[in-house]
Amino acid sequence: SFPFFADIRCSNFPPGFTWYNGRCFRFVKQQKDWYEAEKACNRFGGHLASIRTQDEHEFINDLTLKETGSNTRAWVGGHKGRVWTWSDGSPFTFSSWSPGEPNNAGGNENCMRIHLRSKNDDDVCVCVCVCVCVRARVCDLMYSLVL
Ligand SMILES: [Ca+2]
Repeated sequence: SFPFFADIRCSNFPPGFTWYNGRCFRFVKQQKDWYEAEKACNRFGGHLASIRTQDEHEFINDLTLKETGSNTRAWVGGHKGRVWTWSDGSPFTFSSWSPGEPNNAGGNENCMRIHLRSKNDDDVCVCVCVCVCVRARVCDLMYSLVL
């Protein structure tokens, strides 16, 4: 394989993104509501992170824990209209909610936050917290350059 290229894939391009499983993830420490967090990710050329596999879920948890040093909550791209979707358009197959979640407490919990101490929760979208973005195209570009 290409160990040298594997080391540089997206890890430093663009700065602040970390490659995992074919995509690039970025922790954003500025606290925003879900909509502003999505806009912040858009400015990086991405979206709030979708979670496609359990491995990705654990990677995002680890990234958040590494960046914050605590069991904080962070926005990811899950958003509920008629049904749950990911803001980046990935198929929504996620089922790894915290026990008893999503509970739509108060009838207005339409956005997904990871919660490191448990799993994931639906929350009111106007809460402000850190977030994790994902950017796919950079990885696609890097793959095309590498392969
Ligand atoms: Ca909830």
